[in-house]
Amino acid sequence: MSDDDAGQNDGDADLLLKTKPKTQKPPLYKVLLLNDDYTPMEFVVHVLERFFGLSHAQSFELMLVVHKKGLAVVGVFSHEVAETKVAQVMDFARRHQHPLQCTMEKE
Ligand code: TYC
Repeated sequence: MSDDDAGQNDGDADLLLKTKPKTQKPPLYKVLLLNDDYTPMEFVVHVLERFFGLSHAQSFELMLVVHKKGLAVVGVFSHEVAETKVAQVMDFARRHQHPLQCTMEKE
């Protein structure tokens, strides 16, 4: 490679390194399920299957994590999808008169 070529390539490398991406990744939101003393375990398992697309076995395992630890992340979504999941879970729990709580927070 000639000295001229080397100089040209250095210029390209600088350009690539200094170019900032113009698009930003949209923020993601964790959806959390909270433990309580009254919501039946089977109801929580059903919620996880129905609204989070988990298998029965995955749902049972995750329900036990919430039951033992107090809360767990049950999914990570865009702001709009996370809001919808929280609203669906809270509405379903309220309609069945269970105190189950579901919230979201920025990842
Ligand atoms: N702690 C509840 C019980 O013993 C079960 C439960 C699990 C409730 C997870 C809420 O998010 C929850 N019946």
